[in-house]
Amino acid sequence: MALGKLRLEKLYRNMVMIRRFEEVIEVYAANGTIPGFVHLSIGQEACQAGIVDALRKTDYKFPDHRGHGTIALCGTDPKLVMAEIFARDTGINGGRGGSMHINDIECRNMGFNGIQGSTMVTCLGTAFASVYKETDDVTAVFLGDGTLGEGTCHESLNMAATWKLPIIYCLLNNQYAISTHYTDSHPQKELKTWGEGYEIPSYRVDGNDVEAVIEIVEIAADRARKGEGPTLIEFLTYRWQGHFAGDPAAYRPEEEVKYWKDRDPIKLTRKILIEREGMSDESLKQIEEEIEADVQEMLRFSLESPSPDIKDAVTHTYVDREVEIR
Ligand SMILES: Cc1ncc(C[n+]2csc(CCOP(=O)(O)OP(=O)(O)O)c2C)c(N)n1
Ligand SMILES: [Mg+2]
Repeated sequence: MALGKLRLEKLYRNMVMIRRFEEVIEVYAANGTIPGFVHLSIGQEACQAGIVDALRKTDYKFPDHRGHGTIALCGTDPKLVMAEIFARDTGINGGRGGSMHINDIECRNMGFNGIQGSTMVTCLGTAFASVYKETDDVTAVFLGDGTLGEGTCHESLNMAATWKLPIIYCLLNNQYAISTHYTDSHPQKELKTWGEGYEIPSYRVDGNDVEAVIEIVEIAADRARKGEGPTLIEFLTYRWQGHFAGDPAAYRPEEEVKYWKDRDPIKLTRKILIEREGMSDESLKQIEEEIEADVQEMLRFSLESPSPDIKDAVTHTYVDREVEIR
């Protein structure tokens, strides 16, 4: 589906922003400023930007552990997302969540918890609530090719199909679960067949083509809003980095990495904007410079923000209960 110039330009901006965002995170994870594990999604920007853009702010989003980009586009000020990853007091969750546990209920980012497959179950709750309350809010849950092997995925697909819940299963097949290629852990060539087993309309699309991503998510969202039930979409894509920031990823053939880097979703979109939409190289460079300035500002804010006070370490741990730290 050919999107108009304005929408494609917006998507380009969003993709470049999350790419630069992640590149900055990579540097500060490597030098030890960012604590804990960090999973980057460089190479998967068309999925993240496209899926979020095809949804409404009021739709429920369950990002995965590789979700910085998705989260930064859900409506939360991206500088609060970056500060959270830096574990700063100014972060959207007060620096307590860090890279993998960022939520913002106002934007209906329902967060992640580090347990692969868990959100496949919890997403049934928001989807059921939409049906129960007779709203047309959709629930989008992100999962990877490896996570699909969790038993919870069967339970979720079964219940969503039976109850016709308004869920979009966004299966980001970036081809590896840590170091295991998906063909070594699943018998199917196409993982979308998991949905078909439960009679859920299921598709495989090019996850590096942002227009293809938008088209299929809009179809799925429309079905869900009309009460026609869940859809499973397998987005075929690739993560350029290793599993976590710092993983040398020696398990991947060089030609394979090169093939996918040549299919960079940002370069592909840039090409369309120039060749089909008539944008000039200079105007795109200007956009890139503006984004660079924005990301540098997010970085300055994060670095200059204080760490949370140790005295507040247990705040928010128990509901309505004061806990004194000694
Ligand atoms: C229940 C559970 N098992 C194992 C892990 C460890 N783990 C974290 S990410 C991951 C691989 C996930 O692969 P995939 O779903 O393909 O997502 P990707 O990392 O490729 O984005 C594993 C095994 C975990 N966090 N939770
Ligand atoms: Mg994977």
